[in-house]
Amino acid sequence: MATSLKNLSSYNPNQMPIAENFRIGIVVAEWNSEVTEQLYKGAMQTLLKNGVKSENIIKQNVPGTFELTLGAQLMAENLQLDAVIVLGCVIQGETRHFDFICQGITYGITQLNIKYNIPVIFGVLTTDNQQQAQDRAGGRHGNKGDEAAYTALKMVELKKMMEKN
Ligand code: DLZ
Repeated sequence: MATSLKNLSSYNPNQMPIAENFRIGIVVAEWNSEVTEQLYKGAMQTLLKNGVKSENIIKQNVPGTFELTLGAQLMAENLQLDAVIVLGCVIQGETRHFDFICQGITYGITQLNIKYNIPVIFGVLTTDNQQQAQDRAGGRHGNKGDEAAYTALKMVELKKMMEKN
């Protein structure tokens, strides 16, 4: 039976794929970079810990979370990757911008998963305030970048397994 997970950071290291030949793209939003760079750090650590070679991890910055969709599309189209991870942080402000950015990125990333047939992993924090974001970027609620990397590895494994049959 599958393990019930509420926090993907606590994954079982014995149930991870052999990832030494995986090629992973990471798109990082510069908006709220004090948070998104921590997410990137977490994602990198998890990928490296699970055997992905550093030369097979390609990072690309984009200005904000809204641009993550196109950044991921360009990576998926041009870099022969097994998966793309997008990392962003949208913090609720006084206007409805939050809603539009969150709607845009969730729809955009869903579309990319369907269009390119590679996993495009949603590592975007959508929080009420800065503290909630920090809590999830290496703070008391773990690091969602770490979890995004875990998810990427698991989904690449799933795709490879399905393609073998
Ligand atoms: C404009 C904007 C605002 C208000 N807030 C955020 C945010 O909290 N997080 C984020 O990643 N980006 C934000 N942006 C920028 C948009 O994502 C985008 O870069 C601009 O609207 C330009 O397309």
